[in-house]
Amino acid sequence: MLKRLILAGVASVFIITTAQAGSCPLKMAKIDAALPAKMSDLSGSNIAKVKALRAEGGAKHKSGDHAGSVAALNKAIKIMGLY
Ligand SMILES: [Cu+2]
Repeated sequence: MLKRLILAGVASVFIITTAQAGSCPLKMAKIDAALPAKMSDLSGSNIAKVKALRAEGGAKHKSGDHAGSVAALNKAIKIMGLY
């Protein structure tokens, strides 16, 4: 019984971690795909902000900080008006 509970706990943590890790590349791809077309809509300072947030998101994802990565990428997506 206890062994089962531990296994279920480990499995759910794994699933949650994988889901979070998986959403960063999706968001990065979304930004990368939309940025060329959005360049003309965005001001120069917003383009710089989006690029900085995209770089921050990529770096945090690589270092394992997926929550930080998603937060940075979501800011970029919001600036780009992709919601
Ligand atoms: Cu990630």
